[in-house]
Amino acid sequence: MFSKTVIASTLVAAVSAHQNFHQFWVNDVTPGYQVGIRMPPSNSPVTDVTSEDMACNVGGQTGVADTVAASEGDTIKVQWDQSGHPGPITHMLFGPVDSAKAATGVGSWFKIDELDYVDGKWANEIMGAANMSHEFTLPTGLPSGEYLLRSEMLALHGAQTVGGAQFYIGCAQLKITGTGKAGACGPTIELPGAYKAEDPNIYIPNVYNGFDATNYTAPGGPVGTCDGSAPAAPKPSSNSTTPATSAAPSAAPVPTSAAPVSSIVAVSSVAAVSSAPVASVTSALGYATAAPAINGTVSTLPSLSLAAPSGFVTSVIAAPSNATAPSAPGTTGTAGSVKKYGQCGGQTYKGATTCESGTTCKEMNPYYSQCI
Ligand SMILES: [Cu+2]
Repeated sequence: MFSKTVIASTLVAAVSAHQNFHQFWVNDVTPGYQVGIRMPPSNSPVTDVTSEDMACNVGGQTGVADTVAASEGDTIKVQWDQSGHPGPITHMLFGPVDSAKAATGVGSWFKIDELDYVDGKWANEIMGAANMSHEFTLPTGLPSGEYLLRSEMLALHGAQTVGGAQFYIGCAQLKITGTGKAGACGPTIELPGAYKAEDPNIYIPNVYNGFDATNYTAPGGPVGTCDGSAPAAPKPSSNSTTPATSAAPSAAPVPTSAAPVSSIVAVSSVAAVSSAPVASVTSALGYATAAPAINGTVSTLPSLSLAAPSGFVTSVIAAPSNATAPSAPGTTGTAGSVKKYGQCGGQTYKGATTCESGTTCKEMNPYYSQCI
């Protein structure tokens, strides 16, 4: 087992560097930097577990233009800003709903992924060795419909005091094609509501003094399933907005007349993420000192039109491939260059920096530049 000294020093090494969830890939293709994600106005954490901001962060009840197509079983890769904060990462889904864009995220969620503390490393350290990315799959048996995908990195370096744990949260909008029936997925939890400030995985009085992280599990209960046999979720009485995960017979989603029509982004022909190797971070201090820098004012975001090379397909994305993703016309990179949407720079980045023809390396923040 790991010595308590090692665990404690890992926590001590953390400093106040904040982070946001800024990009995701569906089977290795991405709609672009910050596309389809409800970006909060800052990279500060949520600390009040009773706040509606626990669902999708500050301002996260308001949708963004793009909803991204995916299918059950697809691999989702999320990427966050650099983080020296020790703690787990979890993913949850809200839905299905008629319109992800219109959904607030306040209500019932079910957990689909969790990474805590493995082989002496917290999730943020494991991600730090993988370009701050983490992969998981969408469960099979999901009912077709639109969803919010919630990515949460919980930072425990202040967890020795009540209210000191820091929740970093980001929500993406997905349109998922699946085979499940309504109500197949569970158990569900309510956000806000399910987390309590004094839960033993949120308030950890001995986090710097004898805390054994090896048995730690993140808030939100167990990772659920969508086989229809999940235990019935305890449902706190709720008069707030509740997603249609319950008994309603499945019917074709019909947007209300007032609901904005979502722009569905298919990512089937967007260039695959850069496979450029990234040097692993060898010291917690190394990236603890990396101050984050999303300032919410990136002036040029990749637009849908940029993300749609010729051959753009509006159906759900193609099945994943173990090998390289099929190249769409105009997205084939030259040898040694970084493909569109691949990372090409950043203060801790050690990979290739030359963008394929037709794209240029643009700085998104001091720690992340990509070819667009
Ligand atoms: Cu921070």
